[in-house]
Amino acid sequence: MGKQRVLSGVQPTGTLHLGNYLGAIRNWVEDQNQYDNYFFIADLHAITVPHDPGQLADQTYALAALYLACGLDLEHTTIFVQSHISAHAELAWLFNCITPLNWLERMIQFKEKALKQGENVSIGLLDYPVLQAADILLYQADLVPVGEDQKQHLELTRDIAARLNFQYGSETHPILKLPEPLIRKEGARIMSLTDGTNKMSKSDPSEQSRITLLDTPDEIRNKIKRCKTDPVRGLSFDDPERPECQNLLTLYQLMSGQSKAAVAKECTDMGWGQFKPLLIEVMIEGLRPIQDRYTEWMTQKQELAAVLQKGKDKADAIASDTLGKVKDALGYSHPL
Ligand code: ATP
Ligand code: LTN
Repeated sequence: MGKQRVLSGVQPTGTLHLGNYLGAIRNWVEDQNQYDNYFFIADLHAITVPHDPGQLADQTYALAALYLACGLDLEHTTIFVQSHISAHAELAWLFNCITPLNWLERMIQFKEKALKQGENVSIGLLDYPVLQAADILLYQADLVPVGEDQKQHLELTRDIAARLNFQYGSETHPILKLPEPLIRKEGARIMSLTDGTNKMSKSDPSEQSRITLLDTPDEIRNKIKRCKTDPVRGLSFDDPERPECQNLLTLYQLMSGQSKAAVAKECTDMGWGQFKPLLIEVMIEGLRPIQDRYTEWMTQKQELAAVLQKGKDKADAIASDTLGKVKDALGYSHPL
């Protein structure tokens, strides 16, 4: 039996933060040699909220460099840009015509982002999860590693696949494979540094709320020194009244690569004054190799472009094949 296929993506909407890394990309890198991996840059999704055309291409390249810097290995992994493969937009249209509107209106991310946009809510923002379903189903992916906030979008993806299979396929020959989400318990929801009840996010207007993968040691020191804590003595993972404490201990655990039990024991009697320097240290040291590799890739734009071209060719062949199957099932004629 061949390897299972893994697929995921991130939008080029700003520098990755520790939530993106610990919730998603770290899990892409781990065990990548056991799978046939496809990771892409979701630049079509990036324009569902107002964007700056002058920055989109640069941010796309920077994200590709960051993927590689985080440890994606081209021997096992194909990296590509969503907009380079027209099948994504085309399949999304076909899915639009079989997806009930009320499935989209209940999406939590849509409701939250629409609220932030005020009057300026595009159809694209509502349709975002349909495009995401096309991204995944085009590649007949088995597993989709993401953070917890994407769970609902993956359920919708499965619903769309099941509906298409039911309406246009046969039980013995389903057209699309139903993917499984891969959401690790630890790190699936890293919280903001300024409010432990809100997720860390690229679109939070406060820089102080997140550590990005490219923050300098001084920026990390300042953000951790000023981050929200509480006046309770001793540190614990398990007190639901202390979300900031849980979050900072989780960050320390994951960045230092220790077990939860070891961290709980080490930190049980600590105060913030003793803990914060340790956290700062593991963050600076953990991010240093990523930053060094990123800087190197950013000086090799030609190589980076070649990686994305190769990725496009490989991904396009699979995507076109699936799109063809869906169009056949829907009854489209073939050009002569
Ligand atoms: P935006 O604020 O622009 O929506 P974001 O910070 O939520 O961006 P995405 O590009 O939407 O980032 O997410 C990329 C990946 O990172 C997804 O798999 C998502 O589930 C994961 N992710 C995002 N934020 C977190 C977080 N705080 N904790 C864990 N995983 C996260
Ligand atoms: N919506 C995702 C990004 C994304 C994605 C995908 C993730 C777009 N298409 C396909 C997994 C599979 C997000 O992280 N905000």
